[in-house]
Amino acid sequence: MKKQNRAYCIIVLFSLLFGGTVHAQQIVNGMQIPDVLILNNGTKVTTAKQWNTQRRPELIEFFKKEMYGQSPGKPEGMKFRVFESDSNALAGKATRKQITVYFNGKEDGPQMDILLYIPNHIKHAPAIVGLNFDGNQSVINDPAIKMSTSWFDKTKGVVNNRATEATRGIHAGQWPLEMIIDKGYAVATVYRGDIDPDFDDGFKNGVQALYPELQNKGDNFATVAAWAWGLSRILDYLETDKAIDAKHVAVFGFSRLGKAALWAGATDERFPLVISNESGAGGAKLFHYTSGERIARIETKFPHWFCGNFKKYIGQDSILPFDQHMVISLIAPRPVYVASAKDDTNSNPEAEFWGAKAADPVYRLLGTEGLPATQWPALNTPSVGRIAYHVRPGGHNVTDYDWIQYLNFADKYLKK
Ligand code: GTR
Repeated sequence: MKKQNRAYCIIVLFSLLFGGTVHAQQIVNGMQIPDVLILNNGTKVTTAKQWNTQRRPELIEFFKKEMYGQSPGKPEGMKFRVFESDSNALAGKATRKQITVYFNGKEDGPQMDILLYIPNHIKHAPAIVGLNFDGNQSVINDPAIKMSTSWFDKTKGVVNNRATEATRGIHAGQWPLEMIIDKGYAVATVYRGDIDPDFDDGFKNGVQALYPELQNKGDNFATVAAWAWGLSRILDYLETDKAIDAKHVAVFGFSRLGKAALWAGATDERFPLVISNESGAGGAKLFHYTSGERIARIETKFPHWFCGNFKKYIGQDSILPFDQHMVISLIAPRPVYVASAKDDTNSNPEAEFWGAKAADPVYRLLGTEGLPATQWPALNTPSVGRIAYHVRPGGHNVTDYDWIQYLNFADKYLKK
């Protein structure tokens, strides 16, 4: 008997003996995980209406309370200022704009800088938004890009937690701007640290400082939720930019920023398409697969990512009453792409596949195709339905191969 199944049998036995609740189970790859289509009151969800009016809202509430924490809405008084624009960027192929978002409208308050490229050959361009790890200046080596002054983790080119000129273009390989522009998409990116610096600072820095009432409670506004909130604020700006087709904006994220992209897609239905690149634990990976990163590791290394209530699940990975297929399901019926890399064992690529696959019943209930593959696919063999998945060779990264699949997926679902 598999270890997880043994654990489940023990829970069932205890529950029967002591009268507790047994969460109805869904089977993926022979493993039992909580059923996304069973309401908290035990009723099976059999109609789209039940999903939309009962199950989806109760899952959103659950994940806000137990994992990501509560997020504020769109801030009143938020202001945008386009501080740079060049219609001759990328050898004339694109218009580059840089925009500061003042979250509370005050120039000395919390703020983020958007770096935006718009294809010159499209009138009203669909777009892809995503946060970056190491500053807007890291996605392309161009002195015209404002150097971020936010807090930085120790990494190449960072001195005293501030970025230096040496960080310019260090992640250009993960952001093939020309390829994306040639395909007819705008790209908007923001440094994660503008929204919330990625360290445990007691939520003193970052946007949380604007919302003290959301702290000091179990479901506090934590970092992954703040990044997701920031992604929605980028979309708020794009809605004001006439060059952008703001109804067709995909949200993308890699790794911890993929965790944020999934939560942004789950909670903000204005995003018609979601891309998770190696989002791992707290992203697309099923926690019930205990190899790879577990809750205990996340909570030790990154205690600020999720809300205080999430800590009670440390050590419970294989017996959780929820799992990440439920978060992916919240995106349904909007298209979602989950991608893995074979050597990215921390993310557990197979567990990311089954996370995506376990959302399939919701997509089908809503009358759309789910994920066609019935087994973990071979390398470089994308399986593409409304849910898409691929695993490529290599390690934790974003490669041209990944982007080619995402852009084809976007062509299929995002272009008019
Ligand atoms: C790791 C973390 C993962 C993943 C990764 C990343 O240290 O354990 O959950 O998010 O960082 O963001 O690159």
